[in-house]
Amino acid sequence: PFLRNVIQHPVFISGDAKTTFIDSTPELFEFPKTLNRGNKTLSYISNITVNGFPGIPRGEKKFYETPRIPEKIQVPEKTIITAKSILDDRGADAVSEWVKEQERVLLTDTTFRDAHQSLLATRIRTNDLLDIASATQEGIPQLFSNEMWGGATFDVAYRFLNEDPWERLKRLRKLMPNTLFQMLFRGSNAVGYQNYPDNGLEEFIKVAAKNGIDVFRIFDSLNWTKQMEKSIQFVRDSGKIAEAAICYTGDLNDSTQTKYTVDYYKNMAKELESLGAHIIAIKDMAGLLKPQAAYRLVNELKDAVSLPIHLHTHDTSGNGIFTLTEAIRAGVDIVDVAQSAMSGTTSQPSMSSLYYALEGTKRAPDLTIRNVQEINRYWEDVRKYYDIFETGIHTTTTEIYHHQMPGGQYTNLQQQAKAVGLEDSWDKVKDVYATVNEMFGDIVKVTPSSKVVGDMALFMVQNDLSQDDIYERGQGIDFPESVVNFFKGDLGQPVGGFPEKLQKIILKEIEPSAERPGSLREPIDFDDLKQELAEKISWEPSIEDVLSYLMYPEVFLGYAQTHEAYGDITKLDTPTFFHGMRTGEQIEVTIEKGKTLIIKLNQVGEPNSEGNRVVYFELNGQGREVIVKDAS
Ligand code: 3PY
Ligand code: ZN
Repeated sequence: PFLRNVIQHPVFISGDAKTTFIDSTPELFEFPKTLNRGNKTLSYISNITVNGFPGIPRGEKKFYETPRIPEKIQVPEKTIITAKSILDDRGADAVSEWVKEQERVLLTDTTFRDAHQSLLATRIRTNDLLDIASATQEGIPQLFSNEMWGGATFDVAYRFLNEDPWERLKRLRKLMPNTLFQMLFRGSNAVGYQNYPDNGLEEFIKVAAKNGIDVFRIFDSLNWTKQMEKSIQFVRDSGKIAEAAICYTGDLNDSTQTKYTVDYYKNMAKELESLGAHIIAIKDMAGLLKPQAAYRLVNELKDAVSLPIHLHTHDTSGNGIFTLTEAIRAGVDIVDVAQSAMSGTTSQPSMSSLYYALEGTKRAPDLTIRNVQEINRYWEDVRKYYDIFETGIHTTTTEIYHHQMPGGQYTNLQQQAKAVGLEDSWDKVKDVYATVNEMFGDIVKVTPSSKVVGDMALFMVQNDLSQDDIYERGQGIDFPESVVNFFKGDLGQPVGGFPEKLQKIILKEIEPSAERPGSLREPIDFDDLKQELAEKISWEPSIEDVLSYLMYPEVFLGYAQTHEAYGDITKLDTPTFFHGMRTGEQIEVTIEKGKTLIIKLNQVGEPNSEGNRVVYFELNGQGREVIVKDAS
């Protein structure tokens, strides 16, 4: 009977399954409870082998080298005091003080989060992180932190990788107990795209802290500090480090700049300090911070506040190392870098490049560079597994200074444009993106505000609307929902307020609100929500499940169904996970310590009159047959 379940259903395979689909086709969701883990794994492999992975072009599975895991990590001779030990022994304020005392610049390694979010659409699987976790811990113990969670990782893990992001956090934590774990937290949007009630943020932060997050980089997509205040407090309450971020936009050194000036950033930093931040981050999400501006900004911020400054940038323009070294010259305390095989272009600048740029100077980072290079070989190999997701920018581009699109949005919007037939108008879309930003009053563009600008740009290109058309004929035009909601105040208030004329055109009869949206929301009743979820899945939901369901209801239910059908498929190697198996191939899957499945694919049969194929395996030496519906 399991052959006719949802996993073989074309709607599910196409990735378009929604909860309405679940409601209208309950019979597809009856999975036999008897399938053991071996059979569930075979069922997954059969389906991927026959039908392909949703969204990936079908093709013969390539041969990949096994990634090189470093064998000789040099353990540093001197005892290393880590920021993690200070947090655990003496608390978050002591970490702030300790950071400021360091002469050398400290590093955050973003390889486990932003680097792959910006290069590979966030597709790196937990399995590939776990394999290098211990070596990273031993080989680079001097890191300030390892950014490994938040941003898009949360959504993508469930939606595309069929894995539980909380499990990722827990498993990595076990292997890396001595490094601060850092996450990107979208302020009142948490790890989602909308506003959540305050008690939702509070619970999320509490549970994330309990599971191992030490540093919360909190930002607001419009730099509205009112929407950061609660999160900063909740992080403080949980005893962890509140790193409050200033999103950088525009060009500080542009003499025509009137909004995002040095004074603007200084005032924001002071405000965040007064709200209880332990560290101030400069979050340059699009890589717009030019070297001289970096020097000036850091210099001024160091004067304005007494907190450590942490710089995050993207290397899209190719100026990343120069920007970092100028910031370091001005006294920045911590900078974000990535393993070199996962660095550059839309990702962060390279850790080892920075090391050599500063070698011999007082502020050079403390690194055992040989270890860094050994670890980097692993990343050179693993990145090849994900070549299908390498759709982004392959070279540096200074166009970024014009359109200001965040690295993570670039490929996304490009895909969206393609989906609506605007593939050939991509240059136009980028230009209109810049125009929309001006029309909106020059706003901070980062998830989710960047999405609103992108939606409007696509809408204008698609409907061949110019800026003048909007002002002249806008009253008769229905704008995209995200744009209407933005002008209503749903994401909060932009710097300097909304442009009133455009706001009227877009909202028509709707009244905007300047209240903090989170303050208007009813608190979440977690018991009710748990009950609601319990009725939809086959296991007793944990608080982690409930929080995930809160942020991504449909995505979480989709994950739950897949998880039930296939069990834990996170242990499969990545090529098999995405491409299934070749005829004659044998793989090993260690499902738990001491329990390994040896799987050989012998043959894929021809489809019968109903379109079903028999897939012939050997599982630990015994013949097994799995029947799969061929959806082609
Ligand atoms: C995210 O919110 O995912 C980001 O990376 C923003 O820069
Ligand atoms: Zn970033």
